Amino acid sequence: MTLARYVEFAVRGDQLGWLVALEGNRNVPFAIKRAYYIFGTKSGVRRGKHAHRQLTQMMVCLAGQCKVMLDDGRNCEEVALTRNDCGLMLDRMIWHEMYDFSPDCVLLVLADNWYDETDYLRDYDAFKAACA
Ligand code: T46
Repeated sequence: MTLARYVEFAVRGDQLGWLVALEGNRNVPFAIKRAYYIFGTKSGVRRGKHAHRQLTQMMVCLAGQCKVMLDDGRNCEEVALTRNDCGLMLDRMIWHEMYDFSPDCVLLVLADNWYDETDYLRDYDAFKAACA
């Protein structure tokens, strides 16, 4: 079973340029309550390094590229995010780490809830125990 689930977006546009629309409960398979974006990540930095107890998210690499490691407590998978017309689902209870950011990388993240630090599992052993 693959951990990486993608959603492909329709690209609209014409000779003027391109546009992708993201709509909650339509091409994004949850109601979007929060959006944030990650940019300016320094070379060699590893971000994430946590799982969420309840939060469901989707990542879209708007510019540049980065890698994401997904871990469900049993299997790990590394994926490269290089496309702005495709979203990577980030389900609850998936340990994730983002790294190898290109200097121009802009990573958009859509979430089904507001920011809540208590939803984060930041200790890997505690995450593994919660998965068992
Ligand atoms: C995740 C991955 C993909 C806020 O104040 N509001 C927010 O909505 C978020 C997401 C973060 N913050 C604050 C908390 C920290 O002081 O922004 C700072 C940087 O956040 P953090 O170190 O958690 O960033 P990442 O890149 O490690 O993780 C983020 C999200 O926090 C996380 O939910 O799944 O991106």
